[in-house]
Amino acid sequence: MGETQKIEIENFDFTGLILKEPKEKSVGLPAIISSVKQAAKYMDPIDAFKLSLKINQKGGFDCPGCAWPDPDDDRSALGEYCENGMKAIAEEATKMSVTRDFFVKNSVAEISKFADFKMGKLGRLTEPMVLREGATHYEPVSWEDAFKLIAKELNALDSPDEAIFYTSGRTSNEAAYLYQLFIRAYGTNNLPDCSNMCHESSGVALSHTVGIGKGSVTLNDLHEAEVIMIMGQNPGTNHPRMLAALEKCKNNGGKIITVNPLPEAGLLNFTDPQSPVKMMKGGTSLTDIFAPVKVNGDVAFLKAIMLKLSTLEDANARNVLDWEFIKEHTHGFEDFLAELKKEDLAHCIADSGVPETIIDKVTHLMAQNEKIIICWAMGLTQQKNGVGNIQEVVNLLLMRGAIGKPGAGTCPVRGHSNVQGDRTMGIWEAPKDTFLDKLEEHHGITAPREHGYHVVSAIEAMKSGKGKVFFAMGGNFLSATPDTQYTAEALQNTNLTVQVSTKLNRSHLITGKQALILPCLGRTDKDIQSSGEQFVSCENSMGVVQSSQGILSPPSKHLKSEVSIVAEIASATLRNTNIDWTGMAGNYDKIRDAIQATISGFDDYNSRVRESGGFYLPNGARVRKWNTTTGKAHFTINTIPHNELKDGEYIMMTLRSHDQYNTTLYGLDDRYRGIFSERRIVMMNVNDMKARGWREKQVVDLFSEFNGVKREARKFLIVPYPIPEGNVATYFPETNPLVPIDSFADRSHTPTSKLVKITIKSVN
Ligand SMILES: Nc1nc2c(c(=O)[nH]1)N[C@H]1C(S)=C(S)[C@@H](COP(=O)(O)OP(=O)(O)OC[C@H]3O[C@@H](n4cnc5c(=O)[nH]c(N)nc54)[C@H](O)[C@@H]3O)O[C@H]1N2
Ligand SMILES: Nc1nc2c(c(=O)[nH]1)N[C@H]1C(S)=C(S)[C@@H](COP(=O)(O)OP(=O)(O)OC[C@H]3O[C@@H](n4cnc5c(=O)[nH]c(N)nc54)[C@H](O)[C@@H]3O)O[C@H]1N2
Ligand SMILES: [Mo]
Repeated sequence: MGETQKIEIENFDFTGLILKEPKEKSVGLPAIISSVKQAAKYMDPIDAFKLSLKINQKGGFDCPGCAWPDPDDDRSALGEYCENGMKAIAEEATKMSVTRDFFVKNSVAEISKFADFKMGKLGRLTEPMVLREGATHYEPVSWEDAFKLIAKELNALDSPDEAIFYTSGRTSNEAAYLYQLFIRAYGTNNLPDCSNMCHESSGVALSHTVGIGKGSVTLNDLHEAEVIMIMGQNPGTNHPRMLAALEKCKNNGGKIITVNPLPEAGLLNFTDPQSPVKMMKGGTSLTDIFAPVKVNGDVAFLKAIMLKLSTLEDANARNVLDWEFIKEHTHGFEDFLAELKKEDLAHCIADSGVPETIIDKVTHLMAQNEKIIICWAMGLTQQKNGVGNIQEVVNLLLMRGAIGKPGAGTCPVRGHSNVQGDRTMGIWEAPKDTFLDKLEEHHGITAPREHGYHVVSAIEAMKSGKGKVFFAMGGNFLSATPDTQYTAEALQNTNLTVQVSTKLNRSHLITGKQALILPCLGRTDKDIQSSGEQFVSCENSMGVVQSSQGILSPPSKHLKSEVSIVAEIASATLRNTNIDWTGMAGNYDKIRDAIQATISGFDDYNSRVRESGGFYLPNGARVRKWNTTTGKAHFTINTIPHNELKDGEYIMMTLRSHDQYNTTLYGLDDRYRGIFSERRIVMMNVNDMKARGWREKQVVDLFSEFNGVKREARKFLIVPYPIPEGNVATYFPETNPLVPIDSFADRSHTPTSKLVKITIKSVN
């Protein structure tokens, strides 16, 4: 291959860093201006207006931005939108599009020289394209030929387990159900999904301890909580509508504790964009106590609090622990307490990085209040001990009886807008036998029983030649997964890669011998099938299932819905099933009937989903029905992780900026953190900078070494930042080449994207 044919797995150019003071306030007018600018730049103004009225409204469409729930009753007439939701929509409903001419003009190698930001801004994909073996350019292909190619490759495999089917979390319940049904009828459980890299640690920990892999609270619980502790989450950027719920909690007298290595602006002060009066007054101060934990210091922090609670209990014989709850509802308390008491408080405090005065304040709030909610996201899950982190959260709640009653409970805040629904629909590499039994019974298929690959094992299977066809329902597998170089080699080792996508991304460029791009409808597009206009449904972070219906004309007449793509692949591939793929794709009610017949909680699905606001799925933990091995909630014992650092080593966490949606870059600014126009940065404590004699904007290279394998990421600029010493922060996906493929959480296999040991070398 000549130099011009080299396909780049990432882009290294600097874009011109500008630094300002980090913000202490979030949302308000600048947020509105920013979202309006984004909409004006990329969308047709009439479309933008129409969408803004329908977003997250009853009978409207589900914002593709995040999985935060909508109020059950009083939804804002202005639309339940937020700055970043509007950006997500502008990204999808863009008036720009990528036509066949673009692919004729630009080879894959040439497209790979585009920066990710520029690639995303090219617009919506418009027709199916194929990259034939040995070709340098994608060329148009008919849908029919694309489906035939997929069927041919799938049917040529020695075993269905040589095919891998990834799902990102925007896929609707209807598409997800049909997709997993096809995959199981075809014969494999190889269904890795974005959840494997996201809240898998929450699912594993919560299933084991409280018997359901989802959170237990509703939005109203947040409003009436007395204490909300937010751990490892940056809602100001990633779940902006959560701030309105926190504000309600505060107005009702609640207190908010933030546990984070970074003082994230969104949590410090909030101005509701839908309240002009408050915007004038300057907003609500949200966080009452900020605990600046060290990266991965959370178990130590939680143990320090629990130790202090148990000491309080012993000393005062006060009712600090909820004995009635512990006796009636839990299992394993004595063992847990005995182990806890062996911990040394001073060590816990030192390992957490949080001053004891702050831990005392937190303990006080925990002891004085009964309605306690703990929220968390990627700061807790993407750790080696991600499952342990969350089990400790549960321990604390169980000690206080703070689960399964109003205003209290677990709140893992989900990422992708239907990631929770996809799992409910059976997108899971480790399905329960009872679920497979139902599929067999209702659809007359033989479902495979052996568990399949999760994200990490899927990459390894492709690398070793065991995975030969890779199919992605959305997402950007190459850039979202760890160890970019390794994953690139894995994907390039396959016979065929297929991407069902709305927008162009790097996963379309790093391909198997042959590749297909199948462009699909997005959330905001109208979906018309043989029986007429369709709607789909999604489940939010709190287990509410609601309908979602797009309102815009699709950007091209060649697009298909994810449902019809799956149905047509199934029809082309499978010969021996009696499943009516065409009928289901023609009328999504039929898919919902099948869901109702096979998944519990969906009784009267077709009528209840049509009710305004949708319906809640059953949730055992919410009503103190523990679906665990003992029928009780489990206390667990989790060790404190130790991350010894040699001289010159740092622990790196990889984060989202304010201007991105995972691998999609809305822009190059991280407004709240005061970092503008650049993403190749490393946030570092000034004392660490001084110790190395480094200045602001110093150019550095980053290295990691794990199990004897060295990895590198070149060209980053140092940004002085209020972050604990020994910790640094960078943006995802730029530093994914440093995340080792074999460094993942125990039991959940989630890559340790927030715990990467690195060294840093200055370039000049
Ligand atoms: N606008 C926008 N919205 C999004 C997304 C997006 O990219 N853009 N992504 C969506 C998805 S898929 C997800 S999963 C969510 C992600 O939502 P978040 O989890 O909020 O996203 P991250 O940027 O990964 O931020 C993690 C936070 O954890 C903190 N942290 C890191 N390490 C630790 C630690 O060891 N302990 C503690 N206590 N804190 C730590 C970081 O400082 C940071 O504040 O957002 C969803 N919503
Ligand atoms: N280092 C590091 N790595 C991480 C993380 C981290 O914090 N640090 N976070 C992890 C997390 S939490 C997650 S969830 C994953 C995300 O991993 P993915 O879900 O795989 O990645 P996204 O960037 O969300 O995918 C974006 C692409 O999805 C496609 N798309 C958008 N909407 C639709 C749609 O409606 N249908 C279809 N078919 N396609 C659509 C577009 O083509 C777009 O380019 O990344 C993980 N990777
Ligand atoms: Mo996520």
